[in-house]
Amino acid sequence: MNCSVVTIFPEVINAYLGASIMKRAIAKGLLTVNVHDLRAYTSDKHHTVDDYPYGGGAGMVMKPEPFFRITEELWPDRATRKIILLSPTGRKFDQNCAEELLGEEKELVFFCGRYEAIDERVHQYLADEEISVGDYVLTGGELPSLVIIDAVTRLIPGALGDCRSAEADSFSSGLLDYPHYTRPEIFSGKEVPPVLLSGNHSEVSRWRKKQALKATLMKRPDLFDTYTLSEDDMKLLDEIKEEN
Ligand code: 9D3
Repeated sequence: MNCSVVTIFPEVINAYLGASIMKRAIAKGLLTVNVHDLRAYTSDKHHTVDDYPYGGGAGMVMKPEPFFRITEELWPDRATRKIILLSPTGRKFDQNCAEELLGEEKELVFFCGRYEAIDERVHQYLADEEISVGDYVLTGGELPSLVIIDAVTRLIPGALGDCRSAEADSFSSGLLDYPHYTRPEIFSGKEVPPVLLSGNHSEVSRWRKKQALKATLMKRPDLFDTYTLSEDDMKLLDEIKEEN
């Protein structure tokens, strides 16, 4: 996957890229991320990226020129770029969205805004897609762009150490994850569920499925709206309901 990030805080993006799974994916050649300082594409001596809003009101608006200039210089061909504008009014990011982006052949270009808004002409004439990471207010698009690149990176085949981890994820299965335990067997009197020590793989699987169903029922019942229950799932859910 090939990405670029356009931001007035390139060091924020670079700091995160220099650690974690993303660093490894870059080293393995599975991912490229080019970070561009928007200020380098201004044409005044103060490198101004924002200005007062027409019509008045509080807050500043990011100027259109630097975004248009960087696009013309670095990604002049619409056919080979996909510009993703991080915006609180965009489509809400989720795991399906991450999978869609993974399948994208074009270079993914992330435009990060700061201040109250970005000039509407950037939204209208440059953005191919507008994405939000959730209904809460951040100070800019930098963390959202990292969230998206991080989520897509771990879907790239070979990016994770263990290829089984990505598919076993909650949300990939449609249910929340089951509880995990590691050594010691008893930690200050608190025991690991005996079934996990039994060596009986089908019992372990059944227990995990039941715990995943239980966690989903208690914490995220909304996930059942889009999850198709098997016969076995319904039996496990009955067991759970009887136990409570
Ligand atoms: C009252 C208008 N505000 C919108 C809620 C203005 C505003 C505040 C903060 C506009 C942009 C921002 C900065 N946020 C982002 O750039 C952003 C964001 C977010 O704040 N939440 C979730 N996803 C995203 S993607 C980009």
